[in-house]
Amino acid sequence: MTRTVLITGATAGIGEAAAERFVAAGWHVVVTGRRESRLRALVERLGPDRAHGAAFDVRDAAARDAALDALPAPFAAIDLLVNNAGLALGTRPAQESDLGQWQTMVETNIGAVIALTHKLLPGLIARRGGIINLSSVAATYPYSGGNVYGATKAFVTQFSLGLRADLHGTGVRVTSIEPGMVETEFTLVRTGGDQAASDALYQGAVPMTADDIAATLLWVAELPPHLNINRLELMPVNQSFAGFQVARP
Ligand code: NDP
Ligand code: 8X3
Repeated sequence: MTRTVLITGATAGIGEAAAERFVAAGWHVVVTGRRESRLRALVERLGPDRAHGAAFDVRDAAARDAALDALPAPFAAIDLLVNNAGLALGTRPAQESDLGQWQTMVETNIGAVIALTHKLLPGLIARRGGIINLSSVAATYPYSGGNVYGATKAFVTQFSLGLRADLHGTGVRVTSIEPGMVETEFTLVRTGGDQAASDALYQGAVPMTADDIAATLLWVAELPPHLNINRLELMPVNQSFAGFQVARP
């Protein structure tokens, strides 16, 4: 039987690539995001018989619930939730950061993830489905300017592990995917639209691609049902770790 995946944040980057991968593998996909025209184009490309677009801001509880409650057959029975929509805002140290940006990251990367998970859990349990959450290497390795973004992703990782514990015996699988540098619109969003800064970050680094992560998501989703990947950390070969810093004032 055809399975259905709901992918949040599919108007760009990892979510869009994942929608393409899942449809190519025979899944039905529900794609979400705020940019309606991009969703329309994506559904057109994937085929309206395979893909359904639902445009809403994941932070808006009323819009979110209305969109999910209105999903038409055959898209209404979700087997897999991919909590992918998310963002980083700002690269400055905490003492120079904007509180509004911090709150946006918390509402998007944490608030929406827990709300969507809570809403879809009964159906996921009934169908012995799965949840894949997009965390980050920033959940594990702190870096200057990563402050609240890294903390939101640490929440995502720990929430994923906690869900695993709670869902013990239900057959529902939960995975935290923790990528390093992936070339998407992520840095453009983080820098407030600075294309030059985004290009400079990825230039010559051979970063991972959105499709690299999409292929990983599909692989995790299609593993035999007795197997659960708890956490999976990925980096480009050209990215690794830096040492501790020491101040000598
Ligand atoms: P992109 O900026 O390319 O895509 C982000 C997606 O999230 C877009 O489709 C955007 O849609 C959606 N989104 C953001 N805010 C909202 C909102 N309030 N409501 C609805 N949708 C929203 O970034 P990536 O593809 O790189 O990021 C996807 C996930 O992967 C994120 O959770 C990110 O933290 C994580 N990640 C990314 C890494 C990277 O290096 N790129 C590394 C590790 C993790 P729209 O704007 O249309 O609403
Ligand atoms: C995105 C990866 O290293 O920019 O989560 O925080 S990083």
